[in-house]
Amino acid sequence: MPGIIERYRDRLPFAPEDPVVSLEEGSTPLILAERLSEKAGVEVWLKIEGANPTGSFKDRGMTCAVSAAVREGAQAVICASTGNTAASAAAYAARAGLRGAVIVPEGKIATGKLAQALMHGARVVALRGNFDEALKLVRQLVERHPISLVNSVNDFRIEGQKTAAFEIVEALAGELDALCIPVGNAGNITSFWKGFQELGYAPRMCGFQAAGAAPLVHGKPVEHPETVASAIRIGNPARWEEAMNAMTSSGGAVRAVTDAEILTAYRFLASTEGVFCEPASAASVAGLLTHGAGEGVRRVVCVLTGHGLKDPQTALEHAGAVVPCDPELAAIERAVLE
Ligand code: AN7
Repeated sequence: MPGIIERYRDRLPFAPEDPVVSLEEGSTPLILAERLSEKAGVEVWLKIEGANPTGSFKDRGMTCAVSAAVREGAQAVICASTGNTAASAAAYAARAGLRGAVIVPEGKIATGKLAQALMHGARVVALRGNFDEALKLVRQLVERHPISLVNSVNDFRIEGQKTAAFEIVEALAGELDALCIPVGNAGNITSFWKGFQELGYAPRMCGFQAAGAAPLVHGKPVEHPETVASAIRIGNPARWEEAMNAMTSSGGAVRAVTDAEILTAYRFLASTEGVFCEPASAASVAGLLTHGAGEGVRRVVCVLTGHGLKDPQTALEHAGAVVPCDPELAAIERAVLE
């Protein structure tokens, strides 16, 4: 499949002659989750955004943000990130031949994401502070220097990410009642809502935040956000108003899920559906299982925003142990069968 700019050019702000920086993102699987459906009491489909080239939904937005940066003649891109935006920005910058800088909260991003950003050759800056402080600083930095900001405050990110909604509508012929999605900086829920609306659909938008990082649920910023789901460890979302508008005008809601609920959903998806997502992504399923998706809902899509391999450490801490074995038949029989 071509990337999302080529696939949806008529609905995106790119002309045929514009430069396109793509890794053939998008066209991700949408799969029926039978065990989860049984447990949730509604038909549940999983949109596997971890199947994007760098392992998260950010690639849909990044192909647009970086293509636009090239069109504008930018030499460098920058972002603040809890990890996935950094990995994606670094990859697309490398592909475009641009310099990339990513500002991440020191010690608080998953190992896989750090490895990606470094491998793609970005300047990785570990800020002694959290994501919200990092975003504030990069917004000031780009006012003083000719560097393109590729966080989701950049409208091209929203344009690209709305294509996930297009794919869902196409795959289900528009037949869905609700969308469950994790909310961090609130760019993705804003994007999905825009995408659905452009096609004339209005599924109930159910946003889920980690309990220790739930500013939208509390109605005020959280100064020291904390959660095992490091991707959504965000206390003051940039797209606050738009996200709240998406949820209220669709009859949805924003709710909190605890780390324990997130980890239970995370293990359930991996062990019973064969789908390994990262902890932040499992917040969508944890939210559905804890709070439901509302009255009269028959079919739900849960967005699994990032791949489980992004965060091997959390996986190993919460999975079973390996079984040691001597190199002998009797020992291996015991190890395998007992
Ligand atoms: C796996 O990478 O904010 O509500 O800097 O990585 O659009 O922020 C990541 C966010 C959900 C929340 N799931 O999306 C970043 C960053 C995963 C994520 C979210 C993120 P937004």
